[in-house]
Amino acid sequence: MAEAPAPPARLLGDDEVLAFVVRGYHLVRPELPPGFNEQVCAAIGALSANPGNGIYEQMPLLRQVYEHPQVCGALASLLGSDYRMNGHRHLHTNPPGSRSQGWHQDGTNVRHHQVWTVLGMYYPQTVTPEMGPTMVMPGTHFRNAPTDRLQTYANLRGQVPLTVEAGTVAITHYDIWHAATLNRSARPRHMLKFLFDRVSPPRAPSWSHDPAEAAKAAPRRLHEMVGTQGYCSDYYKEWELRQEMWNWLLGLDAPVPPGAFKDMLA
Ligand SMILES: O=C(O)CCC(=O)C(=O)O
Ligand SMILES: [Fe+2]
Repeated sequence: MAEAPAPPARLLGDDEVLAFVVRGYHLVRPELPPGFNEQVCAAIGALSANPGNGIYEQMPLLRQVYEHPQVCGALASLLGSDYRMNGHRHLHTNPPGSRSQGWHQDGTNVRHHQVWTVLGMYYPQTVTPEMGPTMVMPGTHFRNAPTDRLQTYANLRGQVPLTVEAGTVAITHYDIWHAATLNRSARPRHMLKFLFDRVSPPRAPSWSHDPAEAAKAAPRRLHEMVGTQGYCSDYYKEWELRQEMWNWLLGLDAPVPPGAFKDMLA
């Protein structure tokens, strides 16, 4: 019998893409079958060792997450429809009694204001504040901090713990500052980290784009305050960088001239 065609990817809208540009992350809650997350947790519990990059082959169930139309739709919206799953993937188990990780950005310090790689972190359990959620700092995908200094930062005002419902996939810009936090609970917290890469630069919006709606939403969204650092020169720089990322995603090859946001500071 012929296989049923895959349901179409559920693309993001302008407002969701704008929010990603500003914050550096987007949460997807795919509608997974009842009992699915529990099955994944049981499969993790049955592993004799962490399979590293082999986890996708060893746990074919995970295809249902990363091939889910809501997950694929969000990834295609941010990376283009020809995006690829990266060969690097990892099961991050945060055991009871762990210590917090230092703030860090994954990968090497090659920073830009485009969207070439994202993390897709899938949480098969509901993560409570005690279970050592991943902490993210909104907006920091634009902040190019030296990695050694980052390690010395502690709690930041405006940091967001990813206390999420079971089945959530957190899609984050690869450069966002993040850290695992200490697990005070009695249970291990599991997270499956997959990477996705863009293959080609955007020529046109790859999400569900409505030019009129986007033109209305963009000025408000791109000036939104994230975190609670207060207005400072970093913010003013960030406004331009956000606009640059948004323009790039739209497929416009127009750099934002320095001082483009000057009038808003008056
Ligand atoms: O386990 C987590 O919540 C995050 C882990 C992480 O970011 C890492 O090990 O690079
Ligand atoms: Fe990390």
